[in-house]
Amino acid sequence: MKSISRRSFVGASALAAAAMTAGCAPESSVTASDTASETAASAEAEGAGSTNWRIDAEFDDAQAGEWVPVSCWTSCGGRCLLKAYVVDGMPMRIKTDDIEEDSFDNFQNRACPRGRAQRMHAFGADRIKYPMKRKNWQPGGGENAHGELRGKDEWERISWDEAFDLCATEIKRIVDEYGPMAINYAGIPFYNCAVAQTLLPALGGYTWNLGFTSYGSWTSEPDAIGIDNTAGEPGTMGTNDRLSMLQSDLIVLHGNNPVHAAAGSPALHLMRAHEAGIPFVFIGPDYNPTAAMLEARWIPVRPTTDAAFLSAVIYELLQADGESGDLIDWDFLYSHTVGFDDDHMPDDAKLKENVRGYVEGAYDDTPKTAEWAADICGCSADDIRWYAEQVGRQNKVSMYYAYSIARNSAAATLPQLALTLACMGAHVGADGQQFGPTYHFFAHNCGPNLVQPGEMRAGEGVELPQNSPFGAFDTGYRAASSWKAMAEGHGPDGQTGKDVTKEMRMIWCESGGYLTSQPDVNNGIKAFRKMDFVLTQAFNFKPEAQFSDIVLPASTPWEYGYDQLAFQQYKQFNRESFFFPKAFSEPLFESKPDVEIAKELAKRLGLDAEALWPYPEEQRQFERILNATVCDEDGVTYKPLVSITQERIEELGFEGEAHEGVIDYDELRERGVYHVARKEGDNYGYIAYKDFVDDPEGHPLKTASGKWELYCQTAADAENGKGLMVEIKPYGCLTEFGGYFDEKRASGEFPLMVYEPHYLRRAHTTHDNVGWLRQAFKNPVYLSAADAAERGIESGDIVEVESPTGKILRIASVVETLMPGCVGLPHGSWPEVNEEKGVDENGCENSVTVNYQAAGWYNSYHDTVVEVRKHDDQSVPMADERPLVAPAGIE
Ligand SMILES: Nc1nc2c(c(=O)[nH]1)N[C@H]1C(S)=C(S)[C@@H](COP(=O)(O)OP(=O)(O)OC[C@H]3O[C@@H](n4cnc5c(=O)[nH]c(N)nc54)[C@H](O)[C@@H]3O)O[C@H]1N2
Ligand SMILES: Nc1nc2c(c(=O)[nH]1)N[C@H]1C(S)=C(S)[C@@H](COP(=O)(O)OP(=O)(O)OC[C@H]3O[C@@H](n4cnc5c(=O)[nH]c(N)nc54)[C@H](O)[C@@H]3O)O[C@H]1N2
Ligand code: SF4
Ligand SMILES: [Mo]
Repeated sequence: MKSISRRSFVGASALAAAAMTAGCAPESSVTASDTASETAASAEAEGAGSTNWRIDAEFDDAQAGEWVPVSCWTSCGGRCLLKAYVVDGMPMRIKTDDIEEDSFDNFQNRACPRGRAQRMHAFGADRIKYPMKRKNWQPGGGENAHGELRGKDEWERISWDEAFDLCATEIKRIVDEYGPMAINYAGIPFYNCAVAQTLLPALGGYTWNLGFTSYGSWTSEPDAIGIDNTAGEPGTMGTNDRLSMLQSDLIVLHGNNPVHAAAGSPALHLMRAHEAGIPFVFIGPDYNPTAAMLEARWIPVRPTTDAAFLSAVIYELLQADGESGDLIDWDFLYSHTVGFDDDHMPDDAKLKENVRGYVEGAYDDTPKTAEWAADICGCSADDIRWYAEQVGRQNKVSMYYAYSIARNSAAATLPQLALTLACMGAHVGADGQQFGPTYHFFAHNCGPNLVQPGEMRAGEGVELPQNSPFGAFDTGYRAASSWKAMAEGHGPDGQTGKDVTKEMRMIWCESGGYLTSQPDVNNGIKAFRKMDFVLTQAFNFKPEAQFSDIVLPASTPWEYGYDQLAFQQYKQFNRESFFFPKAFSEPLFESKPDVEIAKELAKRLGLDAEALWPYPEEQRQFERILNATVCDEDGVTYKPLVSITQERIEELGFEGEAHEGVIDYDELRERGVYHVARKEGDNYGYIAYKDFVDDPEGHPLKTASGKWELYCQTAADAENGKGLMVEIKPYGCLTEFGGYFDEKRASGEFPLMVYEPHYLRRAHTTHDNVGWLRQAFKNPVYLSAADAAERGIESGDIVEVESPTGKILRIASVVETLMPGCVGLPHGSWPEVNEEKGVDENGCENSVTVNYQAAGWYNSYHDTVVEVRKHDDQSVPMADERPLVAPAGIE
């Protein structure tokens, strides 16, 4: 068997590339589309999963390799244990958690297909190995930029020195001429993103898209109404720990699909409840795999109509209680909330309206009956009445809501409706009783982390100017998307919501796949092309890199040369497990860790890098393990996690104090995970809001009234002060805007409503370059059997999905488990827009989404309406069947 050596392989490739750039321009300046055809033949021979690294090559059995715990750095929230079999510094195989026997109490954190294919993501043919410059771009703005060529231009390999100089010169010019707010940071500024967290703040700030991606309206309301909105500890939006659900009589999944969107343990927790015989109800447009696994009763509800559904449930619960007198816990309701009805209004209320009056039709002569909602939602009135009775006080109910149901304008006050319903039945603050959105890392298992990493030391004595990621630039002005606003140089003022001109000059992508993940890609491309400068730090030639001027090769978290938690790993853990990945490689090719890139740029921008980053990164990362703590069996006390001697600390070359913990430092590094086992009756349980529920006067909430605000003047004033298109009511109700309520849907121009399930092939935009996953999971659009038949479409057909913002191609997948009138467009494929034909041939869903942000500063992806047609040319090759290609500079 042939053995490979990373060093010899890297050496050979570097030589070949050097020869290319030294000699002849034509080979070193190839367009993305050219490389597609050039490499097609060779890649075809190797299959779509090919890489130019041969990491799937056979290796010599006799050669020494070792299993190393490594990180899976995606933003899926799963946080599973990956182990790589490393031979000569290369990950040759991947496996997952097999350390201990798997059980419900002490489960293995098993990786999904994406994690197991992570090698192909990191080491594919499109890996960025060297700094690259777009040929026709020059600093200075205006004509020099040739912005119109972004995405079409040729590339050239440049040296780091040249790259740093070009970036620093252009960033300095932009900051001097337009101020730091002219820089748009196009990504989620994760905790250890060195550019977002340190460099840009030191330059004076930056702007960030106001449209929250994940939470929909769960972002805008919660704090003011009293829903726990902490993304930190205990990391919950107000649900209990996993064992608590076992005490429920009924578990409701309102939306939610953890089988696909919260891989790892959440599905297991639900499975356990199912095996214990607890019945499930699923409410949503499709009978999804989670609902099927749990044999849930399905109440079909069209996307964007959940506020109508909940309004009717509240109305019918009032009716049923009026008849039997024992379904609503009135004592609980009145002692824990304000604003349910006329007699319980908060002192600051400006409007003589409330949720009870609303559902009873006092303000619009329309009682929100089961029949009224059934018409809008597409379910039966009997289903609504049945559900209203089930969620009465007689049952212990867990109500889990998805974020997806809030990613639309009609859901503007949906969190308040969910809160109202929970309080009517007293389904909160007790074992088996809970409500709240739940997803990925905290899915179905909230509460303080039982293992905590040590805090990372920030700079000492460095006062960073406040950056203003959340205020300076609303990218969703009026009826426009974020990108449209940027393309047109508009945006409302972050404080007043008034339209003002705000010219962005630069887009900086450090984290994030924002061209792909934000709504309205076609305007995104216009925004990218409008800039003076676009800079991307990337692992691979992702769409943001393709539309950049300078691309800097970033090292993956596998190759920092020292142990480090990937920046998307911070706090993203299930509360019982914490993962400590181990380094196994130095930075590959010419790549650098982002923090090194930020430090060098800081120097060249005249900043004091030493003061901004006073500690070596290795030391800061080491302290995360050294200072990690674990919860004692008493459920209260935290003690050191690792045992380490002074001698060992010095031997490792770090500073710090020796201490005794529960696991040896080196043993933990070998395992890569520390797991706290649970069992019923242990002290690790968590009941959200328990203090307040048990003693509302003694433990008031941080709301204006100290109680849950079913009428909330603070929330309404804050939202209405943003200059939104729709007036927000201070109580839970249906906001008739977008999606089902879009006139273009009713008129038949775009009759279908879209939702975008988070998909197995990808974690958002990450992994769309992995050949293995492309082969395993196609790029489908789910159509109901009725809609497909009406359009003459069958499974496997290539179809066009068209909306007011664009057109895409996908493969039809006709299913019986989806409501007619609804279209499921799995999230995250990389756009490949054929500009001549005006169609995205890789079917990025955001090439058709809209972003009105009409009812709140959140991305209302699901407001989108579309039409679907069979494509004229069934032989057109789908973009994802073409092999991955490298930009110039990579052989
Ligand atoms: N239509 C539609 N769009 C959606 C959604 C939807 O439901 N529908 N969902 C939305 C949601 S919930 C979210 S959270 C967003 C997510 O949107 P994004 O955050 O834009 O998506 P990711 O694919 O996670 O992007 C992470 C990027 O960072 C890169 N990266 C990771 N680690 C590093 C590193 O160490 N250094 C560098 N330089 N780069 C790194 C990855 O390669 C990847 O390109 O998408 C949103 N988009
Ligand atoms: N594989 C994978 N996992 C992921 C991610 C990923 O990209 N890939 N992304 C992660 C991130 S950052 C996030 S925010 C979460 C997202 O978590 P969620 O928002 O919960 O995920 P979605 O897949 O958008 O929606 C889940 C299910 O809700 C239902 N649904 C959709 N729209 C509606 C609606 O309007 N009403 C009702 N009642 N039901 C609806 C559908 O059945 C859908 O399958 O997923 C995380 N997990
Ligand atoms: S992609 Fe997410 S679910 Fe899959 S292995 Fe990685 S962390 Fe786990
Ligand atoms: Mo998200």
